[in-house]
Amino acid sequence: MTSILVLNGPNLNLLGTRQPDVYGSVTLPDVEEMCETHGKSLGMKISCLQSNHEGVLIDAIHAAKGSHAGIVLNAGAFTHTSVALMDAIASVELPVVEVHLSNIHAREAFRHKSFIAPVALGQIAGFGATGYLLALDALSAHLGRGRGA
Ligand code: CA2
Repeated sequence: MTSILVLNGPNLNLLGTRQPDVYGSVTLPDVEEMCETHGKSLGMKISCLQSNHEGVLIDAIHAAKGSHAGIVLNAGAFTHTSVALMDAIASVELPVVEVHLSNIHAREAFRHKSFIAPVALGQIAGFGATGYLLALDALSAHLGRGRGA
């Protein structure tokens, strides 16, 4: 069974508790359960991790090499700041789909820049929690083309 890591960054543990107008009303456990259910229908085993710490996210990306076939990543605000996350993704050579609940391109200018996008397979933004499921579909299609474990 294809193993996929769903990785969430800073403050995403607060999902569903504040700013529902921007991020929706589903909680992070809801999102993770949706991913597990959808992943199962695609023949994927989903592992989920959230951290507010950049180094923990980097360690998880490094550890994914050899144990996961791909990563769904919402790096939160680190998206717009972290060369270190970009380097980590580039170093593991795993397909990464970047996800954002909100449409970062329709928000403040500082959210338009992504350090993840240049090293990602692609980016999905603006579809709320559904974006994570679309990301799993994208990874499934990509890996099904024979480019992954
Ligand atoms: O739209 C997204 O998914 C973001 O990655 C979310 C980040 C934001 O900094 C990015 O620009 C776009 C913020 C995550 C914070 O999530 C919260 C959720 C509920 C309440 C407070 C924060």
